[in-house]
Amino acid sequence: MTEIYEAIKRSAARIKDAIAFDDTGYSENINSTGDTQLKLDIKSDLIIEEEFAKVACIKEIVSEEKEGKTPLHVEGIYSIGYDPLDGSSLIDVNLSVGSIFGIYEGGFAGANLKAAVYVVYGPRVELVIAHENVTLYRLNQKGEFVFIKEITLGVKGNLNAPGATQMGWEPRHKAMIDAIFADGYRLRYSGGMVPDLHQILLKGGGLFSYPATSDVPKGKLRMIFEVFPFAFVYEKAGGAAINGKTRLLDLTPSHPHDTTPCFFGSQTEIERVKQCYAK
Ligand code: FDP
Repeated sequence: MTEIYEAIKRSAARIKDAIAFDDTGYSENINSTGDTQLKLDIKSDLIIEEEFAKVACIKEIVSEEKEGKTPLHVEGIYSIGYDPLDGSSLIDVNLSVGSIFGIYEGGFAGANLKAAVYVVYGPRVELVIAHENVTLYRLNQKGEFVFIKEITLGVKGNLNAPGATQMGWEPRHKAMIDAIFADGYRLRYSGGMVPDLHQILLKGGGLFSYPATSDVPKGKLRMIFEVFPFAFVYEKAGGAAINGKTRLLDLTPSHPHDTTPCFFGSQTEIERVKQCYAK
């Protein structure tokens, strides 16, 4: 596992430089989700693939930017699902973006996740590893990731990050979000899953939601590359992650790009979601 973390650290340092200095424009390619790829999406994906190709314990990888799996080492044991540059639509307005990695053993299912890692490219570059616990690292001037602290979530937070097109929310979802704000929660939503979930984690708790809506009935966020890794992080930090009713890590996608409605938060807020969606 350490070799995988080291490959992710090398990738993160290279992607940080690409974000800072490369062309932020679009390419002519469209990815499997139908999004036009930025040149930076493609470059970040190539960087990660290059770094993972050096690690013998990785059997296969699947990227948000590619349709299928890429085999790496026949003797490898781990399968990695990753989103090389999540939230890349925020690049042109210079907001924070991230990379997300789920490290699976025995196929791409929530139950097979062994560790999760994400990187936030903000004013500083931070990296979070969730394995037995959740730890935060920060990139220093020498290009090293230095341990900062262990991350744990409070039982109840005070931030609310409600995603998706509000026009398409179900009435019960709207009622729940309104009630949460009426209880004094503060709005925090940048439109980048990585910085938005990172903020809730570091500020002690709250709720991030990306529900089913009339325009995206199965949600927008992808299980293998986005949802399972963050569900793992939140659970290991003492919080919880569900699709409304079911624990996210109990789900199994039938296709690498399958999506699901998702809710990540502290125990109190997730209990509230369960009560809302039980109706
Ligand atoms: P993006 O499309 O910019 O890549 O991964 C999808 C994502 O960003 C998440 O990072 C983010 O939380 C979400 O989409 C935002 O979607 P909405 O604009 O629909 O809220």
